[in-house]
Amino acid sequence: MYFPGESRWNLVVKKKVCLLGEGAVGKTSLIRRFVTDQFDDQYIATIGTKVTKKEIVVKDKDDVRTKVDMTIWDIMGQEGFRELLKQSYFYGASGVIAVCDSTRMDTYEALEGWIEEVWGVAKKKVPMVFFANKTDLPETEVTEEDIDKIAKKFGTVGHMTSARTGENVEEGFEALAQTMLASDN
Ligand code: G3D
Ligand code: MG
Repeated sequence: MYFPGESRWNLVVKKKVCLLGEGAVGKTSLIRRFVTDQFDDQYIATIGTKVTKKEIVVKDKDDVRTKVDMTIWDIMGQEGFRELLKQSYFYGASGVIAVCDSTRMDTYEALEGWIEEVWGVAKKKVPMVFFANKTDLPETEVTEEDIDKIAKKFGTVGHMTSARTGENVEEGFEALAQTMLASDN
């Protein structure tokens, strides 16, 4: 679908985005922080996820704007998730945000296992970005160097975020949008 822009025709794309990571790292809080303009908010109780929509506009290097219509999936309960729900949750995902808690190293170490789960369901390497969340807290176990290291390993970028203060949250989601668009080419 196309819509008229100021100087160019721009593209609209629809993307399913999944947040993953251990319990209490801040997935739900990050979505709440990012989606201020929440217009279609529904619970899908049967599959244990919450789906929220958000549109953002990103510019490429030639200043061509693309509207990215994101459907953001949140895991509502962690218990039993891997076994029972991953098929429906990750099916058709266009992008993933892999989240750990910067105050808990074990949540960082769990990220690769989560990514293997996604790739197993999607049967391909889904575009992703990494967040180390809760940077507003003083106790730091996961550093910027750590998050950059795992991001580099998977050919992408990492961000230090705080759902509490909003630091880097929008930038992080935009980075995912850019990564998803780049992978379409
Ligand atoms: P989850 O969806 O990954 O399970 P939540 O995680 O978003 O439910 O967050 C778990 C707890 O961490 C919540 O605290 C939430 O307020 C807190 N939290 C999330 N993000 C941040 C952050 O950036 N900074 C700080 N300081 N806390 C954060 P409660 O106490 O409500 O359980
Ligand atoms: Mg949650």
